[in-house]
Amino acid sequence: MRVLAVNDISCVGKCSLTVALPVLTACGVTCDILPTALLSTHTGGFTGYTFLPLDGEMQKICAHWETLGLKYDLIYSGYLGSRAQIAFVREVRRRFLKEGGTFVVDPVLGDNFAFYKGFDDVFAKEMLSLCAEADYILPNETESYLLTGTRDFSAALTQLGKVCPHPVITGANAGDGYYIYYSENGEKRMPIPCVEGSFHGAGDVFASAFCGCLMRGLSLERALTLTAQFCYRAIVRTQREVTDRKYGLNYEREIYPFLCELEAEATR
Ligand code: PXL
Repeated sequence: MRVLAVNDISCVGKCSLTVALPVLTACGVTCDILPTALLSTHTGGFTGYTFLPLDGEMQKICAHWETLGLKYDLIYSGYLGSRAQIAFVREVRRRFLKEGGTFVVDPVLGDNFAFYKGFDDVFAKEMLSLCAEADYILPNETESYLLTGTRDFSAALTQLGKVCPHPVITGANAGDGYYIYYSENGEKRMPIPCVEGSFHGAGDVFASAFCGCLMRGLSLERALTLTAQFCYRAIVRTQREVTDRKYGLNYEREIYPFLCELEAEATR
């Protein structure tokens, strides 16, 4: 199985490609990368970070890949720095996704009910149009709100379900606990263990592990269950070991238990 991760390289503050590459590789799939930008750190909580968009380079990389005849079983897109990059990812999907392949969009927009730096409603609309081409979308509760305008998860899921066959709202705080809301022959809701507050990079760990599980043949429900457990254990460890959450999740030593579960359930 061959996956393409389209995401930025944030050199510090584990997220995006520095998470996707190790997690997907550990899952036993080939992970190629298309970097969208190079940053000294991610944009959440750091000041003075450097940001180099790689639009021109992305075009050249893809032109070269076409000469190699590369095609992917799954394309996973994450942080995109501009509307032009969203448009380009659409093109990447058209050129490089295998017939019958899977397109997963993590619509990275914000957290704590606010946009990340540089994003706004116009950008969110464009992201929604990319979601319309995806098989799975993985908004967190903030992104679900920014995409739909509603904080009601059932209503948001219904709206998103009109756009994409399998919307998955991750880490939704419904008042009586946290849930993953997802669509599979109708609305479903899975209770998940969760820790109050936001943890930087958790969405990227989630998306990467989820793609890995899909590629190893797990059903949507089992992929979500194993992924949620992995993230929860990484979050608990992070809370225990790290004081500054902007440096990302301490997920590394939770990869092994996650893989043991994955290997026990994998069908390919
Ligand atoms: O984890 C999401 C993310 C990815 N990449 C960059 C970010 C963020 C969130 O802040 O800034 C560059």
